[in-house]
Amino acid sequence: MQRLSNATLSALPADIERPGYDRAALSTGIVHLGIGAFHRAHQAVYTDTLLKDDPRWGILGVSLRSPDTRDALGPQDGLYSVSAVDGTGAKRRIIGASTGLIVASEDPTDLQRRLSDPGVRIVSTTVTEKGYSHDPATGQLREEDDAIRHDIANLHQPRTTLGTLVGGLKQRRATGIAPFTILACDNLPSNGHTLKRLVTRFAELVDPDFGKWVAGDVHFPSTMVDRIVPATTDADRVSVAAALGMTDAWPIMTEPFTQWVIEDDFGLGRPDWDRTGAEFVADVAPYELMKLRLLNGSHSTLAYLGYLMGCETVADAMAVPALASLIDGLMRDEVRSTLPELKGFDVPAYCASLVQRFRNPALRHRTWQIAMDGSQKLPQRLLGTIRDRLTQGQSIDRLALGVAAWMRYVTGIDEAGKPIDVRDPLALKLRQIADAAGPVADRLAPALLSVEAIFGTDLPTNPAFTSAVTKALTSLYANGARATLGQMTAN
Ligand code: CS2
Repeated sequence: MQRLSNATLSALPADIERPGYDRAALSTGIVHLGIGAFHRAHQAVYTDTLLKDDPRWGILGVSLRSPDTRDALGPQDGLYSVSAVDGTGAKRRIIGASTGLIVASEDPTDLQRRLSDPGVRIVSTTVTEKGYSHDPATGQLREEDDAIRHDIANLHQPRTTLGTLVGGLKQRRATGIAPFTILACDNLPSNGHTLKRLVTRFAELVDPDFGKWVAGDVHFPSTMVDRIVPATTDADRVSVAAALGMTDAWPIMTEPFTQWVIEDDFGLGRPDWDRTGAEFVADVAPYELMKLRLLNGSHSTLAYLGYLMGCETVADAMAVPALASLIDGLMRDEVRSTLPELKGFDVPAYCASLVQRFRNPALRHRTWQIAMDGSQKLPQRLLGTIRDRLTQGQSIDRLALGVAAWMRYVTGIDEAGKPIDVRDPLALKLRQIADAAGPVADRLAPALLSVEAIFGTDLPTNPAFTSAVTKALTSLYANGARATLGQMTAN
């Protein structure tokens, strides 16, 4: 079977949409750090649609370390397919926005040179929560981190995302080229503001005067990004090859839904992403809170409880009536009261659409995938909501069950005594805490709550919070996830 590439584009079946522009005419206007599935299903798609009118916004894709994406897509001239699937079928298109793919660790100097190109006006990031070298509870830079210390001392050969950004800015400043705008596209709270704080602090540590310049001259718009994009499987590769009539080494599977809300704050111009479905607003914060707390908060709760109950995917978890009802109650009774008013936005309809999206039968979104990196995700997904509810003097039973399910999960042993492959930057530390405490909720809950990078200093001393979490964890140990949910939803 032939393989997707510039040369084979014309051999695709007629119903597959393909780049409607001359790829040879593209120039690089965006450097994107972290070219995983999410970026390829989201920002790259919004950009692809407008390249026929404005070819200056081609995307140079950068992986910090892993050569996998470059090796898969390089021989395809950077082309790949995106399949939007639901119960009724698939809509597929080929994305041609890539102007190149590089692996930073192979040649950091080359990346720094490319970042100095005046044609590059935006550097965007999807490096996942753990890629920002910050403390998730406070949003502050982990200054003692080895990789950060390395990068401060070796800014021409950075290893981290922050070092790469700061190194690029420093070179531009030295050569009199205006700084690129830094566009954070990860599920972090106030992602632009958070990244600004981190980059500015890093720059200050390099040189205080440079830090001032970064704080004053670099733009960091915040964004709310949304599209569910599960990891690609070999079965996906087979079904996509059948549909394309050719192989695609790394196809992307996603849902039809997509949303992007962006603060309109760009120093050197920006693509007209609003013409391809994005929304530019003055303040992203209310959209972001809504999405992180309703969608991602529910997702993580479904992931931990679902995994413990043996559900492989989110759709499987949503098929358990007690779990679906917990999620409904979580959104309606516990999260919604914490969200700011968003004029013209129908929150109940949004929640109903989330339920439909979670039930998408064609997406095999594994609970294990979402359960990853919980230490980096809990603060913005569940703990902020919990803080607001506690301030309101309101109940947090469902939210606390989500936190307790995470605790049960990170012990690394499931309900049948089998190992759980816990992926988390703090996995080892969490496992040691769990082993020392043993499977006893009264000991395990306070021990895990003492991890300040996750829970801060306020929550572990809040009796309403600690007792709700301990009660939920006691039930998870005594009765298991299924019965705990049954009891909760029966009340
Ligand atoms: C998910 C998100 O993996 C996860 O933690 O909750 O990736 C989620 O699918 C996206 O934020 C949806 O926009």
